[in-house]
Amino acid sequence: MTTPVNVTVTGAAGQIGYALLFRIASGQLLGADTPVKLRLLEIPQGVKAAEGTAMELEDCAFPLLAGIDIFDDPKAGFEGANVALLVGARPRTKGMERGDLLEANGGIFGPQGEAINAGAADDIRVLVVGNPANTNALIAQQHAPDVPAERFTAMTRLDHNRALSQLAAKTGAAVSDIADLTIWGNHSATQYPDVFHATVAGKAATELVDQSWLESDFIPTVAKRGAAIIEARGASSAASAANAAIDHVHDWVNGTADGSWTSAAIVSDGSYGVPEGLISSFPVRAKDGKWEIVQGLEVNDFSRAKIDASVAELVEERDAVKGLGLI
Ligand code: NAX
Repeated sequence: MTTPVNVTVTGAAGQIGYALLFRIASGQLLGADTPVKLRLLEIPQGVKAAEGTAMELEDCAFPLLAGIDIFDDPKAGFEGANVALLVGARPRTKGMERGDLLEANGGIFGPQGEAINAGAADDIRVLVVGNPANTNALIAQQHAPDVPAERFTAMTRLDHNRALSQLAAKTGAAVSDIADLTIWGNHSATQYPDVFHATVAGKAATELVDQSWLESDFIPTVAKRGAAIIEARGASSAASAANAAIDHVHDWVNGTADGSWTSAAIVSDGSYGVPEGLISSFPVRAKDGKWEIVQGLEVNDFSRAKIDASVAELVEERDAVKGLGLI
């Protein structure tokens, strides 16, 4: 049997964790030939619930699930990890200022970065889901100086999938007919879903939708979809977030489909004027286990302003965590 891949999931007892773990164990993260060992990392108060989830995972008798371990210590939780899904984070509570939120998350993602640096496997790949995802990923990355920076990513795939679905509904096409859509910037309300290079069944999307729909409907709907889900469901997106995490890591490891691209927040190399080192969403393809930014796209004035605004927010967040001594 192939050696199992160690997958560490933080926030394993949370609602995204519950939607994610069964799909990982069934082979949807890494493929139907790859056995996995799950390493669930929780805070002490979450351990009992994680044990319950582990019991259910056992009861599924997944052929690919080679073991489950539960930890409340990051050092132990990331030991030997090949893939790390950082889902657990400190949510913003009433009256909390942005600085407080960044500081509380710095207290989580700094030590987790250190633990990854100390004990993860050489091929470690990290996806940060917990918000503020881009800046949490930056904090973790900055605490892991021995790990190549490109191994730290943050999730904008849910935004990408939401945008695909909205454009498909508007044009009456199937989601599989849509290619080359992009989410730029931060996973926040400033994100920019860009259809200027997208095609729908081979036709330019801009021939099928007009600018006023983009500005007053599509962009705000995608950016505020998380809030709309909370309003309707009484809880934040969970299964769709877990699905997006599966898509992100599956593509990273196995490669994106030929031709089209997807979106992921990865460390900027300065492309498209995004300051080097920021973890920002780009149009990306995965090849040979690595993300590559799609180069050479023309960026019109409308897109430029939107990208710049979201990137400015990322710069502010980076400067704030720097100011707090978190990186
Ligand atoms: P839940 O509150 O259901 O679960 C979070 C879990 O994390 C809890 O079980 C908690 O005990 C655990 N936890 C907290 N601190 C931890 C630590 N230091 N180490 C290990 N575990 C820890 O939240 P859930 O709905 O699962 O959402 C998790 C995160 O995903 C949130 O930060 C949320 O904002 C974020 N999201 C990100 C999305 C994205 O597209 N990037 C979309 C969905 C989601 O909103």
